[in-house]
Amino acid sequence: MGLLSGKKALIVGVASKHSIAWAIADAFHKEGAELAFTYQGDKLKDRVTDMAAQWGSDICLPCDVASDEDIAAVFSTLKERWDGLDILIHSVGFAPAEELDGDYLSVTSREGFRIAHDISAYSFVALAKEARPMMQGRNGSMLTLTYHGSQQTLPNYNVMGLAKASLEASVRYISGSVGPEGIRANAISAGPIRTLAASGIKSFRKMLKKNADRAALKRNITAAEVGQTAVFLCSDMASGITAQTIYVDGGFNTCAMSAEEMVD
Ligand code: NAD
Ligand code: 0WE
Repeated sequence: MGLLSGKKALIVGVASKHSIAWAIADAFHKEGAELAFTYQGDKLKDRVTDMAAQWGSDICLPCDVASDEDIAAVFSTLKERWDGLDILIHSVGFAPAEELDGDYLSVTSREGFRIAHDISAYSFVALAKEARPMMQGRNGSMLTLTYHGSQQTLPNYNVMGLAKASLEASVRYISGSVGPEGIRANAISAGPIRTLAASGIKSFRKMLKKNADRAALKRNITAAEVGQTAVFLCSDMASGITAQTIYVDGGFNTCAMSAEEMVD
């Protein structure tokens, strides 16, 4: 028996084999969960459909999280296929590229701010609203992905830091909404991982090195490690945990300066 045997999970945010959502799906599959997927845009359709099939899933639906109609259509189809839902994974973040390159006050625009918050923070609320009725009476679990740029500044993360701060606060408020129904909501704050979302970022290599040096574990974390934590948080093992941001960052966030950084 796997830790997630008999549980049905909707996974939003698979774009490639490097996606954190891919690693979560893979870990969930190993623990016996039944999976359904959404993908953003026609370009990803075949790729995500093939990956879903490899995990034994034939539920793979288009969804741009900026569209309430897309989100409604996903859940209307899901209701036809499944009698309920146990797990919602939200692994989506986006800001226009110009927002993530340069001095915060210089590059942040009203429209960039709006898009970052809509796609990266509001979309979790929109999905949670629709997931809620399907999670009644089955101790559901909602999980999103965040980053420490919500708590401390670093170059170029800019408006994404604000969107992640909003997302983390939203996890607490969503927990309050659905807690009386036995449903939990949490976030995983992951250390930097090389994914599509990280590929366009200037000096990401340098950041990975600095991160490993400051982290207590003296290395970066893997997407598979995020997947394992997601299994725990969405399993009945974590039945007492809600409204939390759990760090999977090798201890980076608690260290102001490491011995390695003191060398010249
Ligand atoms: P990724 O590029 O593989 O995943 C991002 C996903 O967001 C993609 O699947 C993309 O299709 C989806 N997306 C973007 N805009 C969308 C829209 N309008 N509608 C539907 N889907 C949309 O990168 P990732 O690193 O796996 O990112 C997943 C999550 O993890 C994000 O929330 C990111 O902020 C977070 N995160 C990433 C890191 C990192 O270093 N990679 C660290 C901490 C947190
Ligand atoms: O949340 C993220 C990445 C989010 C992201 C990435 C992109 C690149 C392509 C959001 N929007 C876009 N828009 C694009 O056009 N991470 C946690 C990874 C990340 O991004 C950074 C980081 C880290 C870490 C940006 C600057 C500094 C550090």
